Amino acid sequence: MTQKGGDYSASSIQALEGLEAVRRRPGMYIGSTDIKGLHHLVWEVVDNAIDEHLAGHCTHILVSILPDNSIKVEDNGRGIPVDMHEKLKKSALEVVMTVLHAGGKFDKDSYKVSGGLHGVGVSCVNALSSYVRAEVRREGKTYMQEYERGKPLHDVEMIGPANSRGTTIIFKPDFEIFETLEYHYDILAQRLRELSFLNSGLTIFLKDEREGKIKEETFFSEGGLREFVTFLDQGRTPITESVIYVTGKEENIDVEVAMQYNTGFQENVLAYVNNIFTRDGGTHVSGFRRALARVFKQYGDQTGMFAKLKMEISGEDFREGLTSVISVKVPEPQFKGQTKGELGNSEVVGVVSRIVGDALMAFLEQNPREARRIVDKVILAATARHAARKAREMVQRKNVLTGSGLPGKLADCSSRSAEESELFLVEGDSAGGTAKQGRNRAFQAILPLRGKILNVEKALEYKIYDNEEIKNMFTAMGVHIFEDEDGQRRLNTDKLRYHKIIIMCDADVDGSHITTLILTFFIRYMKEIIDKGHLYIARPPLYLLKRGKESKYAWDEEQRAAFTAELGKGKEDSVHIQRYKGLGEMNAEQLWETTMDPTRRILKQVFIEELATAGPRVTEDGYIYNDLFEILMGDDVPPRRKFIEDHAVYANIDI
Ligand code: 0RA
Repeated sequence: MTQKGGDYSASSIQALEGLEAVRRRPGMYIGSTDIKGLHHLVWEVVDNAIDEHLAGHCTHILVSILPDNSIKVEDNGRGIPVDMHEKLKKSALEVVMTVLHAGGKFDKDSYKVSGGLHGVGVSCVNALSSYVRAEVRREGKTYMQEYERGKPLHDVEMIGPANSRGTTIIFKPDFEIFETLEYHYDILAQRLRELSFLNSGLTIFLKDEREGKIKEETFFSEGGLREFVTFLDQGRTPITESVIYVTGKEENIDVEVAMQYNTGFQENVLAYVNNIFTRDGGTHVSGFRRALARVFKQYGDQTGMFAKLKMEISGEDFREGLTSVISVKVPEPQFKGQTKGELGNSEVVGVVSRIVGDALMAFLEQNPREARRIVDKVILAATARHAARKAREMVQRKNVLTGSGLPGKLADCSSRSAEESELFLVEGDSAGGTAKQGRNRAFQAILPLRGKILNVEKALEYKIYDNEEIKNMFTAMGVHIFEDEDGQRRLNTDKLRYHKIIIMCDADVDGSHITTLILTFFIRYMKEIIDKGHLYIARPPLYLLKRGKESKYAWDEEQRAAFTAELGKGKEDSVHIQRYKGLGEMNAEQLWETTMDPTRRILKQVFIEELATAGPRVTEDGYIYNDLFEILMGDDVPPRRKFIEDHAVYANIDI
């Protein structure tokens, strides 16, 4: 009973100090205390269960969102040890739950590779939860301990027999720590689906037990990364029959790669280190790219397939229309870069390059018909890249020749300070006209875009430079594309003329679709603008409510109801409600008041969150979940319709 009666042992005091440090600076341990940090708690516990799976002891994990937004994670691993810890004189369970970084100490021999980005262990989850209950089933008995803000409420108790093995952790995130306490089923589902692809043979259940949200799913993948690639390529057309699949191990580094070419133009590579997504790639991705370039060059030269080609082939050409997933398991990963999203271990380059190179060469030699199709595609990519460069140079040179080079349709602002200047991209000439009248010309510029803009997802790059609207966007914004030393296409924003680029479209289904097309263009060709926080979406109001001389705008149903009651003062019938569908239904003054005036408008900033298995979504807070964008924009019409219907959130459209 070391915790009771004020009789703290030295070790308990140390544990408490450790957990106190976590509570004082939670960001240091779990990244943030927003919605991301909240979900991070789940990953910390799930990662421990996955380690059990990797060690060969766990086949099932059940994650439940309980009715009060607590989380329960149950696994059938070995169970956290409960025996007396010799030095600390308390149950190992208590040590794991209350001592920072204690989780792995018992387990030196096994190959522990999982662990979240921060890999801080369950004790952090404990420190940041107002209540935790840990239950362990081991050697026929069930043990249990509870905690409040990391402090044990009692010693570990044996509470009964057990006919299975494993661990169950229930935790309630602390309202004193987190800005938000509500779990999002979709965020959990996306990551758990991803984890099931990355850990084939592991079954993961997800269950939402909250009132009105009851839902459950099972994630299980037999084929692992092969199925992952097939999943990512839904809605695209493959050019080879099967997914190319490679596994191997060298220098204690496990390498697993799956890849398939499709008829599209995008490279889609997802890379993981110890189950952690590395958004900025790193040495594993370099090794993979190196293998691709080397093997295809060699194969093309051997077979004489590149003989006709007059131009040089760049690394990019081997990756056009390639979807791949790279997963490596590295004993001591080093993460680099600002967001730690890049693998740094240099020994990984050679290992991945050798393993992938050997397997790919064998595949090409054994499957000459498939190889031919891939090489043809590479040749096409090289040709198109040269055409695109020429087209780009034409557009950019013309710019220089015509003096100001600004498009005729642009109504520019008078300010020359990019920082205070705004560019509105407005759907349609008529709304463009209204916006020109309504704007503050000192710092607001208007560029009307005509009709449906080009779907860049389905057009070859050199074609997009023929498109008037797209050319206008480049020239109005003062940005241009160049190729860096690696031949990678990049955007030069040194001369960016506006720090806010605002997409302004109608609040209906068509407007929503046009917004999506413009966003797609930015994601594929001007991602830097989004990354630097310059891209916004305007939100026009949905209703104008009027009674007598009084009037009020409403942006959603809730406001409409509230304002109707407020204006009507008991007689709600007396309020006249006008539903705005298009920007054109407003006059210049109304458009200014509601949508353009910086002191009154609502703008949504656009961010990209690259979550591999995320659906195509622009959430209320402006996050674009990027990856299934192609389902949205690709050939497959029904899913696109379904997306627009499910997620038409730009302006709460009532379809
Ligand atoms: C420490 C040592 C061992 C397992 C674990 C912790 C463990 C932690 C969690 C958290 C959730 N589920 C878990 N399952 C296991 C090794 C166990 C052994 O050597 O018997």
